[in-house]
Amino acid sequence: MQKISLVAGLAVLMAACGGEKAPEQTPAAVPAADTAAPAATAAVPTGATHDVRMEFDGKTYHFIPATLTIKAGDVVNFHNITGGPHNVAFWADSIPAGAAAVLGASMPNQMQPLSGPMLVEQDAIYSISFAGAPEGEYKFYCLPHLAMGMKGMITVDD
Ligand SMILES: [Cu+2]
Repeated sequence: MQKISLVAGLAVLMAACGGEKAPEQTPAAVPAADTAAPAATAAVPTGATHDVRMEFDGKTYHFIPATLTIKAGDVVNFHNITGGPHNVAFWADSIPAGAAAVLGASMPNQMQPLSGPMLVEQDAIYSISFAGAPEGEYKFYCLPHLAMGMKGMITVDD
């Protein structure tokens, strides 16, 4: 009698094991997690693209718009329309804590830290990704035209 109950108990155990194998045989969730991981870690732009025109109106130099609010993950295209060369430079003391490292990685061809290259050709575009950028105000200027008031501000607001 005891043996029978043992066997019966084993059978129940084995049935339980067999039952547990069913979920293990659906490994589809594993590759899905694998493919999602690199996308989540890469600081790629995920949001909207904004166009900021860099213009000379015959008298003064402007970023248009001079102020804009974006989300982290957006991209801002600085667009040389007229009056170049222009560039985009951020004041290191006028951006949020942690932003310098993000911009340092997302601004190609910097002349100096946080200062982008000169856009000489008309319609040249300099793109800055704000993927991973902390919330806050980012004040920037155009180096050749700072004395003439060519400056602006981006607010990252999630
Ligand atoms: Cu300029």
